[in-house]
Amino acid sequence: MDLKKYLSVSPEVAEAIASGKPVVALESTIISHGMPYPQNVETALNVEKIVREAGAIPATIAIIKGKITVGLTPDEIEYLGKKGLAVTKASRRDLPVLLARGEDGATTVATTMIGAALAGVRVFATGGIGGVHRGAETTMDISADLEELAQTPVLVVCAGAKSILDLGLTLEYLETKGVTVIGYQTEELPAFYTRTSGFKVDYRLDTAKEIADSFRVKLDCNLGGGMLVTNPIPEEYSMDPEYINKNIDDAIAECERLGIKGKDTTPFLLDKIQKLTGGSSLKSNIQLVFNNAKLGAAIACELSK
Ligand code: PSU
Ligand code: MN
Repeated sequence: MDLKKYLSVSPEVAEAIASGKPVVALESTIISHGMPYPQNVETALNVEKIVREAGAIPATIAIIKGKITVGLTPDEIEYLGKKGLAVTKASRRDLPVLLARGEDGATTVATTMIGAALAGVRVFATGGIGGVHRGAETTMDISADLEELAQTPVLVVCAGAKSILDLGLTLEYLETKGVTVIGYQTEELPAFYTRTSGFKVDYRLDTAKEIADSFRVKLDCNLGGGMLVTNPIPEEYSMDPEYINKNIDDAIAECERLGIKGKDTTPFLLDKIQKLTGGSSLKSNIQLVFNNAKLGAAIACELSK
């Protein structure tokens, strides 16, 4: 397999991987499709800074001119952020055509995991993952992120899942696929904007070291697939559950009314929620990503010991 044809790793990230330094992968759909410009670019650059301050090397991943690029330059981040929804949102099924045509793409959790694994990066921090959508029993809308967690050996740190998803079904799916769901310092699955959801995680682990130890076993024993670490939003930025859930319900109703389907669903809902909450949810969203970057870096540091 000629990986070099499709993979481009920045010199800094390549050096870090080769010498066993901690590296944290970061996704790009959150930049192009998850937040408005210019907050998206500002956030992406700040996340990289937070990873560095915590002692790891950031590797933001996207598809640039037909190459899975691991370690974007600030100019590339600016380009993706400015282009926004006009960039192709690239999940696993989009890779063959985008790479063959030499096009650009923003990587979802699924494709960021693929890029990280190809380059040898083991830890990835983001905001929220895709999952089983509400109503999936008839729409069959289940994010490819879940299948990726089932097969690709990357640890993903997120703030749980938004209740645009069916959290119970998402957990069932992950269980079926053998994906361990860890709660960082919590027994309860966090729901992105809120610290609680009413659902339990599989295991509560209280330190980055314990998380790294468990993930190392997964790698050593070739158990296959990733691990999901859920990290509750810091208390001071968490939102009132009633308020945010009402807005999520309204966003979903609007999505159904407009007949939005498939890969457009998640970006539509994210944008709608941000508009309905007058930007207050964006503020929380940014803070929880920072919080996950910090934890991701701490886990990467432990894993590289
Ligand atoms: N959830 C969020 N923010 C995001 C996403 C999901 O709270 O930015 C993005 C991620 O890139 C995720 C993708 O991988 O949406 C999932 O899209 P889909 O449901 O179409 O698989
Ligand atoms: Mn979908």
